[in-house]
Amino acid sequence: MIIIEGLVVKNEDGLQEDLEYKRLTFVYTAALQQLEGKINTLSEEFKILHKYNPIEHISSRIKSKESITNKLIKKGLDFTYENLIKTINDIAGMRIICSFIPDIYRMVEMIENMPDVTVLKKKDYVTTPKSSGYSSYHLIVSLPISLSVGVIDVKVEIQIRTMAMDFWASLEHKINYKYEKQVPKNVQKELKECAKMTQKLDKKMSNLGNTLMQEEKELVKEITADYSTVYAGFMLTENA
Ligand code: 0O2
Repeated sequence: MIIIEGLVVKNEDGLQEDLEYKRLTFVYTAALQQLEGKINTLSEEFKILHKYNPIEHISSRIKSKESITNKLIKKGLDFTYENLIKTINDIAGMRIICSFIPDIYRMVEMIENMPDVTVLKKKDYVTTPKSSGYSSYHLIVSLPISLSVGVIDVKVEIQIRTMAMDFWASLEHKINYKYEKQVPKNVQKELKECAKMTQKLDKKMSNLGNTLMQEEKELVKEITADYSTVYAGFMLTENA
């Protein structure tokens, strides 16, 4: 056994459950809860005031200890909290599933405009899918979390994708797991073909959703320009 930074105890299996690990998961859970609150507020607003809700559903998770350990090993780094916090961006992860491709970009814009959310990194695998066929929009954001000891900035990875992209990614992940990441060439080829099919399906569905999205754009223009609506009332209060 090796003692790191006088706090963490490590053995061959990785980090052992201890007070510091509890603190670590606690702050990432807090960050996820705050972000979930913000996305749920948007989703509720869409349900009440808009033509349709671009958010199909959201989910979140804290990366398992085993996964965190493996990622550190892959990066050739020691088990220190400093390494862990600085280099692993997806300890807290959120997935937002949207209806149509344009909704993904709308979500990105809305998140970028959140005053207490800082976007640190963006990866657009929607416009340029990965060689595996994987498609999704990734954001690394940070949120200030107020604790008794002060305010800390905590990173969260957000993956935004359509239902078709999610369907593909989740099955591909299962297949990868089954073959322990040694997926035979023919299976890889078929997975790429399936990815192309999901891209085609997403494009077709987005075309079908165009009317809905156009109506939505008009509505947004109307409600933000009309001073008799609740939105304008709040804006006026802010500017007064
Ligand atoms: P898990 O178990 O889903 O968490 P970074 O250091 O963050 O810049 P990284 O980690 O390579 O670099 O980031 P990238 O490429 O943005 O991918 C991170 C996550 O995207 C992965 O996390 C997966 O969730 C997902 N992902 C990326 N490529 C693929 C793919 O080909 N297929 C599937 N199904 N998912 C993918 P983890 O930690 O690998 O896995």
